[in-house]
Amino acid sequence: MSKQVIALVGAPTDIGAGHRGASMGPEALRVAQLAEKLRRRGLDVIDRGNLHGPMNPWLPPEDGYRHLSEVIAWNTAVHGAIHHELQAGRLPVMLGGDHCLAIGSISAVARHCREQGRKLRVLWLDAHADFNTSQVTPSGNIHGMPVACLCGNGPRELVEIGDSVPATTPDVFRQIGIRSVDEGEKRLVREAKMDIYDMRHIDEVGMKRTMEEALDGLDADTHLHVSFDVDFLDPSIAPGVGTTVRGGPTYREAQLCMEMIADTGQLGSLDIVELNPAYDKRNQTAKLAVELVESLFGKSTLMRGPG
Ligand code: 5AB
Ligand code: MN
Ligand code: MN
Ligand code: MN
Repeated sequence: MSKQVIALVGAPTDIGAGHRGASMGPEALRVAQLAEKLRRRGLDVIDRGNLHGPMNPWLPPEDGYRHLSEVIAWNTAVHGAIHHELQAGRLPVMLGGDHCLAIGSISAVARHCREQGRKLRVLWLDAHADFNTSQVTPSGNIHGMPVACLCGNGPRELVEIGDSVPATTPDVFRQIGIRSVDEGEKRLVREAKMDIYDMRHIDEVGMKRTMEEALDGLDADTHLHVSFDVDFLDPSIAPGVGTTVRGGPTYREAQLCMEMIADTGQLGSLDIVELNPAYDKRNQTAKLAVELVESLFGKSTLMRGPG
């Protein structure tokens, strides 16, 4: 098999977020030398540049959704671009942008898996469950709703963005690092039986056991998608996000998480979202995200395993 090519796809928008600035995420990751650092590890990387979409009109929610038509436009662009890269055999990395864009990327990944007859597993690394609906959302911000939309619970145009409705089901998700779930959202994740490894779980059993559980049952036929919301990390090491929640994984816990994903050899696609340079200091959060993504692609402190 020929070497897999990584395709970076920028989606510079904060259309689904409650703070402005995630639109600068793709450029901050480039400034932190994402492509160059991966290439230095011997990987083939193409930077596709940025997708285009409507500007952020910064309006209040309507019927429980903020900027719905713009969110649809951005996600339609993301879906098309990510599906195109997968079809060409490349490993797409979506540079967000806020987390609403995972509706477009993961619906594309799920479609590709159906076309290839492969199974899908999504690791959702986040402080938040992102399972809100227009009825229960405290904000109307669609970056708090992507998992619900992907599971068929959301506005028709977002739920129908892929080839199948719903795009995917709760059982494909493993949510890791969760520590902020809204009241109404709690009931929904319970009803859907979402597999959540919250911070309490990580405190009690450690990151190693948590990742063993989240990765359990993967086989050679499983496409592994990682949706990395940078607010997963503790804000003391990652201040450059709009919605910080204290009590997140430490530097070492995050590294171990990424290293254990790398060890599976099954990573097929990635989102890096919610990085917000307007809240960052000297691009440190982007640099940390790049370092963690290097680990996700196999960089570890010492050589392990064969070779
Ligand atoms: B993120 C909140 N649950 O729905 C909401 O950063 C925050 O993509 C959502 O995880 C955070 O507004 C969305 C309060
Ligand atoms: Mn999120
Ligand atoms: Mn989050
Ligand atoms: Mn956020």
